[in-house]
Amino acid sequence: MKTSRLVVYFLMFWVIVSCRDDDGDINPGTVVPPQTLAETQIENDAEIVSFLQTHFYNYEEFETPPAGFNFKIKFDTIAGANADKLPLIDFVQTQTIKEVSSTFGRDDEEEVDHILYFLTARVGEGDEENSPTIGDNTVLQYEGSLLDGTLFDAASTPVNQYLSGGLIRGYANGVEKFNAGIGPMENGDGTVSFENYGVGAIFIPSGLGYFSNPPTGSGIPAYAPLIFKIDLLAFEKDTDFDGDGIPSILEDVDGDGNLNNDNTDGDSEPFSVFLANHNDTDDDNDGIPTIDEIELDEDGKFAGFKDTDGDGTPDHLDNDN
Ligand SMILES: [Ca+2]
Ligand SMILES: [Ca+2]
Ligand SMILES: [Ca+2]
Ligand SMILES: [Ca+2]
Repeated sequence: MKTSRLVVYFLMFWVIVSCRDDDGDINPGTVVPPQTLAETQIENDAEIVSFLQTHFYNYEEFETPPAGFNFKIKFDTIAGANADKLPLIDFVQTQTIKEVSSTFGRDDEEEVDHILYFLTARVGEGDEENSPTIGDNTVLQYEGSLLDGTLFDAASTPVNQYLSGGLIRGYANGVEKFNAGIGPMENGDGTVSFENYGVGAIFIPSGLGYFSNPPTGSGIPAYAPLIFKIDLLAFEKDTDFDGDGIPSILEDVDGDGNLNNDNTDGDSEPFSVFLANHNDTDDDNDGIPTIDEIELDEDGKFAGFKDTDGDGTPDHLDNDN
């Protein structure tokens, strides 16, 4: 018998404000209630759209690169000498992604469509097939800022990131829109470089980000939309994060574009442990490693699922087959 279990991915903080009356008495326990996912999405989307309407990026440099151009995206306001620039809103594409409030520890059962905006400033050298999935390891550079331009995080040299490893959803879903480049090429001094990599930006509502609980000390306010500029250098196609033989992207059992909410054996794991399938080497906890319950080809690569008892549930997710 399965019982549903509320999984709290993030601690939710209620802001407790002690208000002081004019006469100096303290009114303890005045609670500023958290914003709902739905109202936050409406607010965030309006802020993002306003930014995209009032700002442009250096598209002319990307179209006709001047000598020495570094292919870095720059935003500026459409005003004064730049009054005739085309707004970002003319360049961005969107994806609608549903998020539920239980992801943030809420019990109000909200399901809200969020709009993710992304800008491709330079298409990576690779073709259409040259984009990672949210289940892949990537090599990239990034710069994260608030809409007012405040920088809160950056990697100006290549870093490795597994897109479903503790990163916010909007970030992973944005990075997968870009194409990687050519490389790595040895520079001869121990460093490597990449050429003609994808350059883009992602505009993320907080419901696909940190929502009410940004990392302590990050400088990100609660409910703030975020911008990430991305240089996608490379990625590992069909990354198998847990090494169980199944590419991570195929461990999204419910197919909702989120690998962190699929945990087939969640009821038999201790409450403090939440090993989603992409991070679990025995997905049904039957004592048989997943890699021994799937089809592998002669090279040991994933070749398909098995369903020995024919009940429609593949062996690696079926603890009574
Ligand atoms: Ca999922
Ligand atoms: Ca598990
Ligand atoms: Ca697994
Ligand atoms: Ca198993």
